[in-house]
Amino acid sequence: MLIDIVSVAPELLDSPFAHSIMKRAHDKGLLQVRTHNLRNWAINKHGQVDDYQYGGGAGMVMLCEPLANMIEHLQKEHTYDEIIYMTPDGPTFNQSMANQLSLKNNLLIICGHYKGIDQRIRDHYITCEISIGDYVLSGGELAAAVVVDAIGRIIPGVLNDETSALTDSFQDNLLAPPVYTRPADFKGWKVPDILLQGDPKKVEAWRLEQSMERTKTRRPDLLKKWD
Ligand code: 6GU
Repeated sequence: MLIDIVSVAPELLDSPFAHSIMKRAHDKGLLQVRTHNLRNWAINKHGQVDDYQYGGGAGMVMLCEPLANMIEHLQKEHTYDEIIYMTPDGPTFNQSMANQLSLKNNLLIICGHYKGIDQRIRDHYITCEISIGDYVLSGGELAAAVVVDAIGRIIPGVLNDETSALTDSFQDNLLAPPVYTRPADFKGWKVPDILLQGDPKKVEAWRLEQSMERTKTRRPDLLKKWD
């Protein structure tokens, strides 16, 4: 998969994909993330990519021209399955969206800043809008990093143990059960017996029960999705 990200602050995206599972996805050749600096498409030598909004009001708006030129330039090299705009007024990102996007080949992600991008870019180029939650960030970059991480780790072949992503919280609308590792007794705090007895059927039943219980107490809204 190729993910191109357009930003006025691409440095914000240098580190998130250089570690752990994201690095593995890259090293295995399964995910390439490229960042593109929108300033290279500024309308003048001052690096201008935004301007005051029509109708007045505080805050700058990102100009059509740099974005349109950048997008059309990238489209000459690649066909994108989705052109995604990161914006707090988009639909809230969830595991089901991550699953769907992980099956695509090429994605282009546009990060907004200030008051956002000119509506005409949204109307004519953007095919998908994503928010990561009901709070406002100063730019789309950190949100894009969240989305790319969630997508990247479930690209087929990225995780060693293929079942590992299937048992994540949310994959079945249930939170993951508690997990334990050695020692079996730490300061007198004991690991539940059932996990030590070596009966895989009982362990599976216990985990499901714990998942249900956790979901019921912490996220009852998720259980409604079973109805
Ligand atoms: Cl995608 N962008 C910004 N700027 N703020 C956000 C967001 C995105 N999602 C939640 N808050």
